[in-house]
Amino acid sequence: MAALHYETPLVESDLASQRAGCKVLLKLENVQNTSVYKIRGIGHRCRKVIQEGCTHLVSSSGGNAGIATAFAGRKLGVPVTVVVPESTPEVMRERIRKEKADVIVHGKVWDDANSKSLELASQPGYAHIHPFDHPDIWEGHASLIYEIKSQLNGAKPGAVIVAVGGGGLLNGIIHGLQAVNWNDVPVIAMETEGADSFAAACKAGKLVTLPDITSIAKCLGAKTVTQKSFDLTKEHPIVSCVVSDKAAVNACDKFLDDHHCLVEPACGAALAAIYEPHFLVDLQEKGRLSSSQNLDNVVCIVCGGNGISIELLLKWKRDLGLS
Ligand code: PLV
Repeated sequence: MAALHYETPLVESDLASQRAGCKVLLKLENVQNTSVYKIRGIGHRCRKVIQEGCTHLVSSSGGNAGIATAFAGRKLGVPVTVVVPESTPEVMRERIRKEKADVIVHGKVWDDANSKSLELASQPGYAHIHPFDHPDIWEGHASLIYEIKSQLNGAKPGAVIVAVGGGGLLNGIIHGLQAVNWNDVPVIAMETEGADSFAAACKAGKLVTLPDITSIAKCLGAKTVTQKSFDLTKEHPIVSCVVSDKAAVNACDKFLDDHHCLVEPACGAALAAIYEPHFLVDLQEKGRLSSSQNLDNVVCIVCGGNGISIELLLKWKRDLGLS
């Protein structure tokens, strides 16, 4: 059966390269089905549980994973319920409904919505579709690297930039890098202040649960990252970086100017590594990235996202003093 996701373009961006000071390639997951990379892993997982006999999918989500689950369920003919927290914007809730799924709003942040979804999913025939913490999800996201490898004709990227929420994308990217023997390609793991559970774990040397999610990048808002993400810090070169909401929103705004694509702040966190002046060069100068690392072909995963509209972007720009 045909995959639920598309192969997306990998484009060399002169404008992004000029901003970053090295050759930047953009992996445009914003043009993916459902406008976000999520469908790769979620689609793979949904298909598996349906093959195993599941008759109802239950997703807990900041929004995008729910949209991807709803899309997969509609395509595969299985009803879907998505539990989102109050912080999920109306544009995302509406998008889920358009995929014919039921939306339940529960709790303040994703972790609260997740507890509720686990309760619902305990009914017979129901399956819980976690937004980031499952090996099937990582396996599905790893397809990003297989595509990139073929699009680069096997040439190695200088680094891969990803946004980190609960760590599902990060785990999938590293799963892919390990599978193609690109064990020395560093991953730059980007988060925003107030949604920085991966950085907190790296600093503490163990998993940390944040007291609250205060960043506007709610889709990065998992209070605790997966154990797997933390374990991977011992296996693979990962540079954990935290940027402000202002830097993430500024990156969304500049990306819109440069490429005419509108993405949400969760994706802006990754783009900030390109759009914050000297960001990558500084990482090298500070020794966080090896100075011998050839930064040509830095791949930024433009993860996309539905939690954005022109109105929201203008509001955040005003609130953060960017306009
Ligand atoms: N969003 C999840 C978790 O939210 C969700 O439910 O949609 N970029 C975008 C646009 C995202 O939507 C997400 C995750 C991420 C990045 C981070 O991905 P992760 O969780 O796999 O690290 C609370």
